[in-house]
Amino acid sequence: KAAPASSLAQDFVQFAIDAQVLRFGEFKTKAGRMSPYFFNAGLFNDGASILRLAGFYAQRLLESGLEFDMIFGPAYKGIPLGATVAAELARRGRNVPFAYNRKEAKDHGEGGSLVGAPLAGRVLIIDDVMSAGTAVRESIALIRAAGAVPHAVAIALDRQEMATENGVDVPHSAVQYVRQQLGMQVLPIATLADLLEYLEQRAGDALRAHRDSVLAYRTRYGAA
Ligand code: OMP
Repeated sequence: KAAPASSLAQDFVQFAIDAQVLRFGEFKTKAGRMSPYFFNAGLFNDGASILRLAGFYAQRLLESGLEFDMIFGPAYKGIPLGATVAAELARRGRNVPFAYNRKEAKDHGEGGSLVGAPLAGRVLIIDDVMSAGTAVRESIALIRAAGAVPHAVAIALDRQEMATENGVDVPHSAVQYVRQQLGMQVLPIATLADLLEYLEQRAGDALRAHRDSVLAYRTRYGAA
């Protein structure tokens, strides 16, 4: 029997906190915002934890019923994510091709910036976090340039904060933009709302102390 989505999200927040991938303190985001929390997917750095991470993505994807033809994992953090999620999906009976990019231009050998299966058909982007939306826009442009269709995005965490367009904050989140303006499905394993629910309902006293600063951050930067 499938667990309800909210419980998958709560289990995931618990897992990320236990693995110290989700931390509380003072962090500067890519968009230059001072955040009281940060999710560093690079700290899923042993076999057992990345396997469990891939299991969360796979469960979210399979429960959603999303149709897609292949996986794209953007450099750098999306590379192990795309590969391990593809492996986990295959283990669960759904084998799809995967590809990733290199950030550096290559002028010898196989050439080009894409590695793995040729980009074709409906491409599912697998990435770590969406904040202001810069990273996902780059992936969408790259997939289109290769003649394939950016179809959906699976992420571990939707920070649900204001996107930026040309460096300016806009009221909607990057996830809302991708869903509403681009018509793509976005499947987060967990969201900022799930994190707040966790801090309110599951966390012990020490962690619950971070709730106010996370709420203040949401008031300042949260999407409408
Ligand atoms: P955007 O490109 O603004 O959507 O930010 C997404 C990227 O920010 C991620 O791919 C990470 O490189 C980084 N990031 C995190 O990894 N975890 C966070 O909690 C916050 C960020 C961030 O800088 O916003």
